[in-house]
Amino acid sequence: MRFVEEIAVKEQIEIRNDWTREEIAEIYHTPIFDLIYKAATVHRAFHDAQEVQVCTLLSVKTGGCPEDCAYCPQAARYHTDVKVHKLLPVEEVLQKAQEAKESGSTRFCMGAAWREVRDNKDFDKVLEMVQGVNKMGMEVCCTLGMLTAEQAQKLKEAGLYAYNHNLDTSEEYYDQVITTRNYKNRLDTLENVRHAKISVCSGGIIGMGETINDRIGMLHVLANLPEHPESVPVNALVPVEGTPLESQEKVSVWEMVRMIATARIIMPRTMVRLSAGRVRMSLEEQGLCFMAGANSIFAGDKLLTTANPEVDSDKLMFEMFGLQPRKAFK
Ligand code: SAM
Ligand code: DTB
Ligand code: SF4
Repeated sequence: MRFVEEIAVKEQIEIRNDWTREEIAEIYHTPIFDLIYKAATVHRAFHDAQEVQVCTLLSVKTGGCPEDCAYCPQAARYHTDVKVHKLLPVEEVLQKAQEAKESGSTRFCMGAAWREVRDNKDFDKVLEMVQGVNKMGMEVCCTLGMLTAEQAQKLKEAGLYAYNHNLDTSEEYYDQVITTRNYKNRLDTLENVRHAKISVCSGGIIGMGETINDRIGMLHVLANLPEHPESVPVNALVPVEGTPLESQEKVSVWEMVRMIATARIIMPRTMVRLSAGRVRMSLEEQGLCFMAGANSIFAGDKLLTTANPEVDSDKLMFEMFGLQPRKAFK
């Protein structure tokens, strides 16, 4: 439901790509109830606050990744419980997409534990998967690592709707988390995705030992891209045994709320996704995140390799909060 006042607010809000770090810090540090109120006001001006996008993730190629991302259970160099698995057959992936559609998801995101896409048979199969999911009438998304402009174009031609490639953290903190590729590589991939007219999904993780300044730094880069990403996932670190970040403390809900609310205020049109970490949040905590402007989630019992809330408990949550799944391609 939209109120007349909310539509009036929209006209007063300018979409900006020239935020200063100081301005973002000021928003981030606003007293919490004022921050939530402001974010909710922006949210309601640009979106239907009852609508939440429901996305399903599937790991189509699991484990054995050559990168050293300190948070990731799929990096070959860390000793985690993740079993290496080759690319799933196309039919199996399409079956999972059909199931996701039937359970109410409108976006299907396929992830691969790759550093980058290579022009090989596996990429051809991913293109087939993209075609198949697109034909089902779902928004199809991939997260496959770094992409060239040509590969982005091929994905677009196969029907790819969105591409996820996270900045993960600030440029300053980046090399504390990943050393096998740099920040510029990330930005180049995002530019290739944008250039191919694919919807951009890019966000990051909190709870990796970064400072608040790093969180603000990441939001600063995202909000000052030539066009805001259409989706910004905010992940709370899922600490996995065997990874260098296994002992990181859980982030408090207020930190998630501040990230989500700040992203909402500085990127009003963007879908802000309450991503990894929901399994350790109560319904009340998730409710605060929706109040602060989150309007997208990953649903399904699994993220890529770690647990996510049960589909039935999410259905109950939607009922309790009066939320509805957002339609595809809106
Ligand atoms: N390999 C590709 C890449 O790194 O771009 C795609 C898959 S990768 C798993 C996608 C994203 O998942 C990462 O950029 C990171 O933001 C997120 N992620 C991975 N492990 C995580 C964890 N333990 N907790 C929270 N987010 C995580
Ligand atoms: C994103 O920002 N979060 C998702 C998706 N994009 C690919 C991945 C979360 C992964 C959490 C750890 C796991 O399940 O392996
Ligand atoms: Fe590999 Fe992606 Fe995990 Fe990094 S986040 S180790 S690139 S699967």
